[in-house]
Amino acid sequence: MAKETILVTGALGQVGSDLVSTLRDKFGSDRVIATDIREPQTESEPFETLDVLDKDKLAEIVKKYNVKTVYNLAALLSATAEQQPAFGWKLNMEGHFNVLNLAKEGLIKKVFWPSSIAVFGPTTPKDNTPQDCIMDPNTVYGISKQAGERWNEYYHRKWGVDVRSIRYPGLIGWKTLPGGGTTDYAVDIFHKALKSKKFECFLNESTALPMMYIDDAIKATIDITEADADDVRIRSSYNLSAMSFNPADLANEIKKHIPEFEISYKPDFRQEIADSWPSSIDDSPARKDWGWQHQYDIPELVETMLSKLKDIG
Ligand code: AKB
Repeated sequence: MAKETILVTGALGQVGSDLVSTLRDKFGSDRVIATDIREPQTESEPFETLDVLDKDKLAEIVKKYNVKTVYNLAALLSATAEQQPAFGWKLNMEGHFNVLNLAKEGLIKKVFWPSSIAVFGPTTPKDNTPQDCIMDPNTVYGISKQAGERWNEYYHRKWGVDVRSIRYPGLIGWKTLPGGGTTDYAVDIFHKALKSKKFECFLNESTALPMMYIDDAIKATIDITEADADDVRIRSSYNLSAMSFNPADLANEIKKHIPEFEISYKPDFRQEIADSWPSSIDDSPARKDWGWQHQYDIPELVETMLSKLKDIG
């Protein structure tokens, strides 16, 4: 019997890059099929070029490698989707349906699909936002994530599809450059702090947002996907968080390592997106149901990011 394998879409993105390497360390490289619409710049085997909107190619790869678990990460993030609304909706929704339908048809057993704090909107309680609350997202990305969560629950209830999901906060990692997210100032700031010791932030200094170091996000992603199905009580998507900070908080922590670092503020269209999102998240259901625990707070985040980026030069 051929070994069961794992497929990752969007494998060259911020989450995908770290997820593939962590999964390969855990299960062996030959059991993790990396796919992306782009070609990899570095060795990544096994790799297949895949547009997640091409459902026939997706099914062909699933059958070729005996894929039984799919992490479907391919999507446009908030800022990019606002600039390409129709394509943002198409990619985020049709790509999701293409994978959910593979599970409904019995070709795969399990799906991980990322939601986001973007599902919340301007009328959502901003502080310690609860798992269940009013959500009226006003971005293409947020609307697609809210709709995707509803379809998660529908496919699970109607056809028993084993889909698991978490609402990612802003994610911060060093392996990839900022990828069109509203929270990506918190990635770019580290590159600029080391390169020029100056950073112009596209959000204002007091805009607090839920944030997480990428290693915590990857652990949560694998933990929920590997959890016993009975422990995954919420099938829309789980709130998840680690820390909450604003650009001034982050800059002050960086200054502890680079005293001459200077930040300035020039809010752009992404300020309105950030203003519609929570400042902090209550993720107690994830901690209770499947044992979520974060490891990185802001001091550890800053120390790790600066150290890793210095190492790669
Ligand atoms: C974005 O900023 O669009 C993403 C997210 C919060 O889901 N990082």
